[in-house]
Amino acid sequence: MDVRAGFCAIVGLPNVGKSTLLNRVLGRRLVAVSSKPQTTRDRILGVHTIELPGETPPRAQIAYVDTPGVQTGRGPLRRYMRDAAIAAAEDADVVLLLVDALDPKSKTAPSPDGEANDSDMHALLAASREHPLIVGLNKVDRLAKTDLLPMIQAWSALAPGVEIVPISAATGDNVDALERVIASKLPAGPALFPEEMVTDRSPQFIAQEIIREQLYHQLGKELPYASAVQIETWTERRGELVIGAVIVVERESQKPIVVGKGGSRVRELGIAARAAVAEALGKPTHLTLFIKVREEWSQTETELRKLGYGGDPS
Ligand SMILES: Nc1nc2c(ncn2[C@@H]2O[C@H](COP(=O)(O)OP(=O)(O)OP(=O)(O)O)[C@@H](O)[C@H]2O)c(=O)[nH]1
Ligand SMILES: [Mg+2]
Repeated sequence: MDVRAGFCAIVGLPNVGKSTLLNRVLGRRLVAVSSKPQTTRDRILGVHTIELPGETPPRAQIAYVDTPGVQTGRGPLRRYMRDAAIAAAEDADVVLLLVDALDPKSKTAPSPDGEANDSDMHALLAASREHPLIVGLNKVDRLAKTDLLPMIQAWSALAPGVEIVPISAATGDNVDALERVIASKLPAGPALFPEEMVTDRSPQFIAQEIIREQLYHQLGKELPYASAVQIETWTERRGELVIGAVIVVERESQKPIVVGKGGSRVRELGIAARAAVAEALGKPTHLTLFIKVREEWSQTETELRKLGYGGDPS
């Protein structure tokens, strides 16, 4: 049977809640979330099917694409992340521009004719000009009610016909309404993915994301920007997953930060990550973490590719 089906790119500045929203609609932890900007480094697909009672067709399959927060910056890793976001907006059927309603800068929408300091936002808007644009005003759980209406009016001026939907990805408030708005913009046709498919990412990738998320949580501001996680070994023994993962940092001096006093940090990290991986993949898990130094990995394309960030981000 036909459904409404298509791609919805979730784009926006770093830290606005894009990955939190994807995890919320999928009802599971697929991607890393943290209070540190630029947590997401790659495009990630998450497929969600919703019912549309009384409509024809009565279901929609929304293929969400979570993207890295767009920010100007130098170096191959930042450039790669920026290109991944802009390409996702170009390819999508619908673009969801997520905005942090708590950020004072969100009180006004970027002006359509462009300002130099907003160059990435404008690159995104240009990329999404071909597709319906929805603005999600996120984090309204912590926004004063009186601030919301002026913000909705300000963002309505962004483009003709743009829909503004206030949500809270953290509490789930109004997220179902947002999904219906997204669905209404998708073309009717055959489903794009098999019914049971949630993501195109492997269990290895999901484990890697969860370990990286724990790394962000445990280290907070002390975390070196260019740290990465790589799965080195992956076996299944009598129903238990046995994983060996490496935390990659760029300099010898960063190693003690991750290890902590007498190894306390990496131990805590291992315990939390093991539990989260076991929960996400639904299997008992044994996790061993190693720390490695790979000089200036984020500066060289070959090292980036080794860590899974190179090549075509599709
Ligand atoms: N209060 C509140 N906080 C939220 C909400 N959604 C996300 N957050 C918080 O905002 C921070 C950033 O969330 P992420 O989902 O990692 O943001 P992102 O846009 O994916 O960030 P990047 O991947 O770095 O671009 C986290 O601390 C979240 O807990 C929300 O609806 N309300
Ligand atoms: Mg993210």
